[in-house]
Amino acid sequence: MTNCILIGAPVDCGKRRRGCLMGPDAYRVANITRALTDLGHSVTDRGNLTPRATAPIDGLPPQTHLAEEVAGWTATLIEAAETAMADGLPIFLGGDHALSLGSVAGVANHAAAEGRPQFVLWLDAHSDFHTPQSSGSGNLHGTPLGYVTGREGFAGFPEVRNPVPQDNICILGLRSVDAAERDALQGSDIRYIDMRAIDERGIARPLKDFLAHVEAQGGALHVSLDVDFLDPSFAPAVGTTVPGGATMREAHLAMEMICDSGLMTSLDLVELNPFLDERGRTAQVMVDLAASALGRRVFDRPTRAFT
Ligand code: 6HN
Ligand code: MN
Ligand code: MN
Ligand code: MN
Repeated sequence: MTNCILIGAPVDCGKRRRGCLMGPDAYRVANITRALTDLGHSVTDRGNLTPRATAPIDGLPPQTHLAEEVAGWTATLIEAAETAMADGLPIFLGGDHALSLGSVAGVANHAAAEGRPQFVLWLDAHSDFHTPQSSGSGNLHGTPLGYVTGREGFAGFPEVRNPVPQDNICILGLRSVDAAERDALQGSDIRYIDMRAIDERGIARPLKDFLAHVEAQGGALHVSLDVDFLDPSFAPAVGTTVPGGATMREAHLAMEMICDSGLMTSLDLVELNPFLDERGRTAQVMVDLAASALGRRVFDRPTRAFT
């Protein structure tokens, strides 16, 4: 069984619409601890982090929103991720997706120290591969994959000591990609699976291929689950809803496959904005998906029809 370490990261500076700061407590109210202990895991809640103070950052485009606060969070989260990785499986309770600049950079440092390659599964409607310069919105929750892969333009942010190789990243669920990101992605080695590919091939096949690749490389796997990966019809509590998202069945299957692989070493639950939720239903869905990624099952062996 796993030692799950809950790390509250009420990051709310990655975009203009506020509310994600309430995310960590919404997961607690939705009883994430109980969901995991019921599966036999031990759970330690380390409470909520606060961002480190950071010197003013000059030279960023004028539309860049709250860069110093994001950089401060990144420094705090890198350290928290490194520490937690030594003790168990960290679950970062966001907070908007800017938290992943730090969570991913931190877990990658841990993997490098162990001599293991770091892999990232990015479940999101968006690719979040901007740099501050390419971002049209100036919202830094659109930049974590740019940062952790070592793209230029993050001067003033903590140094990325162990950039994640592009080929070690798989983005699943894409359906809203800006022109600058599309060009950068198409010229990269990142594996990107959009909703059309999922509709045509199903979600299981591309995910299985990626998990097999991670296993063959002996990698550590960070899973970053953005609420907007899911269809807004059942996960409305996010500021960047995009219609046509993953169904509950697709999302559950993905989580069950991740669990079966035994590869996941860290997890982000990001972009939940409880202010936009309907009676907590999105928080509950995210907790249920986390439980599936950590072993919740209907049956513990295949049903008879398949044996
Ligand atoms: N997210 N591409 C848009 C932007 O403003 O850069 C949306 C970013 C969404 C961020 O999914 O975490
Ligand atoms: Mn380790
Ligand atoms: Mn995102
Ligand atoms: Mn998104």
